[in-house]
Amino acid sequence: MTSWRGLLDSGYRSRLPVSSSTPTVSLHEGNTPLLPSPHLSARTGCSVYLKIEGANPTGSFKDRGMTVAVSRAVETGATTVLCASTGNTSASAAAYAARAGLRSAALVPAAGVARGKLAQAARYGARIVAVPGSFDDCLRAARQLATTPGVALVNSAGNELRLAGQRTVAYEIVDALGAAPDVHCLPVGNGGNITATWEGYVAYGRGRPRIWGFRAADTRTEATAIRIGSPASWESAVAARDASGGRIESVADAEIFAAYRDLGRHDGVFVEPASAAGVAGLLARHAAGDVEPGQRIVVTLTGNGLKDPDAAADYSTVGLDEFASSLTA
Ligand code: AN7
Repeated sequence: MTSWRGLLDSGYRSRLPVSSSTPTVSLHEGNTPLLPSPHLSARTGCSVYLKIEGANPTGSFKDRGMTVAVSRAVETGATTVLCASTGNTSASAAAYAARAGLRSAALVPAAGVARGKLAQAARYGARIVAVPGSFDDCLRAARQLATTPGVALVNSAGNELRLAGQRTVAYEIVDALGAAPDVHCLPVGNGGNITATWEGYVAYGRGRPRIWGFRAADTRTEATAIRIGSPASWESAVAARDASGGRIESVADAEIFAAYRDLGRHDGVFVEPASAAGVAGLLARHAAGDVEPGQRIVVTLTGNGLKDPDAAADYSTVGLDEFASSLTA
């Protein structure tokens, strides 16, 4: 078996907006596990699969689009990769920029970016710009700065390079299952990923699921990755919802964090809180009687749990003696 060399060189180059002369900037992203969930299958009466996007090189689905965007940034002679981010885009952009020998900078909300993501961006050599305000403020500022020559803005909104890369998640799922699932659940922040996932199924032409997207109900959600006031790709997200006969709904933080814990405890999959929104939504719809049994359902788990250690820090330890006696009790 030859080893996987990433989306451009092993995966789906002919389906991506690059030419034979585009240099490949890759960390061997993609080809992530599609893991059956016995736990969620039993709870819903369906066959539920988890697409583990936290297994990508920087720990989130963002790497799928970033390999395309940064490869093209190199081709067009950019010198700086710029983004606004709730964290994962900044980590991914910084890593691919480092790989390409480009500078990178990330505009992030001064409060509320998970520590693991900032640690990544720093170690990949990004300049981290703390913007007082929300993600929406960061995106506005980034769009202004992006008019500077040599700067490549790599946010996904309106960015065909990023979206084309992110479509590959649907190709992988169809290749693994042999057909599209009946339902595909995922978190929604700016709406880029729901757009790309739907467009991926359409482009691959081997079946179309209903797309169920879930946003955080609270604009101050502790699931900081999706703490976004006005989704930058809202129109295309709604188009994906409507064309697929799907839904976009909100889930409360209590539901998100319950799903976050269950994924670790029952599936052995540690995700960051935002990544659990798709599971939270699926379970909420199941509780409401909207999930017909017997369906094939894929849930995208967008990012790795290690990105947000503070969200996971409410554990306790026991002493050695107490543990030893508990074993024989
Ligand atoms: C783990 O990194 O917007 O609906 O700046 O990090 O395509 O925005 C992250 C978004 C879901 C939502 N799950 O995806 C950023 C950023 C995780 C995320 C989303 C994000 P979109």
